Amino acid sequence: MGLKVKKKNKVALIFGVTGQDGSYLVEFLLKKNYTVYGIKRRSSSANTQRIDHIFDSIDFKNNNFFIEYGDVTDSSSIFNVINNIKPDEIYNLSAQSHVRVSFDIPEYTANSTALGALRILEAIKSLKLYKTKFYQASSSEMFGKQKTNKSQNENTKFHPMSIYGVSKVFAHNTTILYREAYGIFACNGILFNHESPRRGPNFVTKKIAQGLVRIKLKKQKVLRLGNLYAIRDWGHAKDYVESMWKIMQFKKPDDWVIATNYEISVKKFINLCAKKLKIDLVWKNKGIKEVGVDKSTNQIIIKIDKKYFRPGEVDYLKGNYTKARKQLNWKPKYNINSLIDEMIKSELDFHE
Ligand code: NAP
Ligand code: F7E
Repeated sequence: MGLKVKKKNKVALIFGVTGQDGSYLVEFLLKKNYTVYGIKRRSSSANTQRIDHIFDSIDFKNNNFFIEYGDVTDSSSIFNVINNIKPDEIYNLSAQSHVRVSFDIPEYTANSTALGALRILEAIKSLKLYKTKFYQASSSEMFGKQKTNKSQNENTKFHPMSIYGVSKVFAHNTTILYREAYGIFACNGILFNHESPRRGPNFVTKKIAQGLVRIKLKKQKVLRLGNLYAIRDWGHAKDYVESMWKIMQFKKPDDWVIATNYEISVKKFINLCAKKLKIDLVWKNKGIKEVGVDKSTNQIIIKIDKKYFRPGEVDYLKGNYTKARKQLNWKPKYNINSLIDEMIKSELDFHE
């Protein structure tokens, strides 16, 4: 590949750099004077929108952000890039990360989300890069079906309810195995849902913020959603990438829950967004016939569409991040209100 690697700063390699978290993590690490390499996969249309602004602001004389092609389903690309860069820290944020979609493309999800982590760890092991630290993007989706509505922590049993969740459990346990069997500094951040204006448009918070703003501006008539009664603990991606870095700086490799410890339903999230947009939303009917009506116009603006329901659902997620607070000195700066404010503002700005 012929990469020229600058070694004076700490070097980080990010798989999944073009995603929501990848883009915030690059910004965070560049501020900490890291040299950052990101891996993007080949796509037929542009997939770098979330990081283009970083390149635009780069002073090319002191450039310390580089992008290489690679794919976590391709062992040789992983091996070559790690061998060329020999990074101090590897963040594996790559995944087929959509839970609903994982039921439609199960084999690809397992290949990228589960085996991707294994391939990176194998490369670290076979290259004998024992000084290279590894971060795995584990997920609260691993907790899945729980018997009671109690908050989840590092000791809560996993019971995944999707191929995505099953794949993340594989990657999580593989990370622990490579730590225990080979002594690699390999860590898991078990992150609960985290959102931002950069969230993908088919995740529920972005879909709601985008849809309600468009409805408010009369650019869309109806927003179609699935299960309104799932409960999630939603944080901000900016806070959560800081926790990734803190996890990698801790004196020993370990596993950590990162969350806000505050939970609301999808329906409450809609109500909060509607209130901020001054949409007078009332709910009518039950089940699949439930609708959200704009009282001022008497128009139905929210409908339920069963195509958005999942064969297996996770009803309740609320994270207990006491360990991260005490040992990493990490806590979220955003709360649900400031998160929604930022997401709504960004949607409104987009239409200005
Ligand atoms: P995201 O926006 O979907 O980003 C996923 C990244 O993985 C993208 O850069 C994507 O590339 C890349 N990717 C997908 N398949 C790949 C492949 N075969 N080879 C190389 N790269 C590939 O996800 P996110 O919200 O930033 O989340 C980051 C990580 O944290 C993911 O692993 C996710 O599963 C996990 N996680 C997320 C949350 C959350 O609430 N956001 C919570 C817990 C864990 P393209 O841009 O080309 O698609
Ligand atoms: O769904 C319900 C849906 O797709 C949240 C990923 O980042 O967090 C994320 O996974 C809830 C679910 O996120 C729609 O049924 C209703 O109960 O935004 P979501 P998720 O499935 O929780 C975890 C931690 C990850 O690791 C994942 O990578 O909202 N819901 N109506 C809907 N969800 C979607 N997407 N679309 C709807 O129309």
